[in-house]
Amino acid sequence: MKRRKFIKNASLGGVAVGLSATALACNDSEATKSEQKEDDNKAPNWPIVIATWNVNRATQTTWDAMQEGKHVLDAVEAGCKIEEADPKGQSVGKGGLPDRDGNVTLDACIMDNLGNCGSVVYLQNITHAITVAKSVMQDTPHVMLAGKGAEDYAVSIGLERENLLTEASKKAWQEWKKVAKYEPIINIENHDTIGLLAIDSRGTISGGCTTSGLAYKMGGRVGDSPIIGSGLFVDNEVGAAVATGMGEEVVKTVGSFLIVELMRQGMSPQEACEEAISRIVNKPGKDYKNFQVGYVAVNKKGETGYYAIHEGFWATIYANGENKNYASEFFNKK
Ligand code: SD4
Repeated sequence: MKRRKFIKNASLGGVAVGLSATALACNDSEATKSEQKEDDNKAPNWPIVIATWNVNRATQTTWDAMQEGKHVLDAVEAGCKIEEADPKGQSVGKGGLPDRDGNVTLDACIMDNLGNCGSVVYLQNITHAITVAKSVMQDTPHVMLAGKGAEDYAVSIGLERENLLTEASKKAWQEWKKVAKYEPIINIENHDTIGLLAIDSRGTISGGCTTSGLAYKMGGRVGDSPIIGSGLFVDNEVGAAVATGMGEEVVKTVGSFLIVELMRQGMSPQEACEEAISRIVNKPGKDYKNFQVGYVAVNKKGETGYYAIHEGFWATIYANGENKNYASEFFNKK
């Protein structure tokens, strides 16, 4: 047991009789300091990959790409592409559920260790939105391309136009049209919208985020996922964070930037994710019962955190050679 915990538990259990409150407080802060030192001296947990939801193939691909010596940014792209290409995933890339007019529109962004970033919004007919975002970042003077311009740009760099609306997603949309009620349902949208963060063996951090957005959204709607600072933020000195769920709420609180800044001020990734969720749910009059938001984060040491408003959120972490899913803690205990 760590010393600080032991002293706390001992004092609670009455074992520490004879120690004054000041002595306890003093011991406590001394212990905190030495624990901190221990933590600081611990070797960082690199490489590591963390992603939203259960996306083991994506985290595996990113891990393998880093092992092969690819730049962490390319490894992140490779992981995101796995989910984009899977027609069974209905919240990202090919097979994504369409907007209410039947159009599949994609949002994505990517960010590297130098603070460079690229993004595409309202992209149609192109499966690999993350690749377009990366090229916007690396090969253009811009940060964000939208709609037709983004699609034409994608074609100009060699990507093919494809129909992204699969039979399954078309069917689901036609069913939805019978009622045509816009009501996002928590965790049921076959979640694999992917936010993925990675640190390579030298401590270089990159992240990506790609999605088809909320099912049956209004035509033209853009969420948090392509918005740097909201859906994703990377700071190579501090760590990175990425979001999933109701993008409007993430944008209103600039969630991913907030988490990274909280980590900069000393919070652990877990504490920072919890604080970012509390900024959403504690807004006066906020009816968070009907929407989900989940965050995952990693700090420079390779420590991770994940937290959501509701039960049902998962994180996938590839660390120490193991690729595992973790059920997230959540705010709404009902
Ligand atoms: C959005 N945040 O467009 C995305 C959707 C999402 O899991 O992450 N779904 O608001």
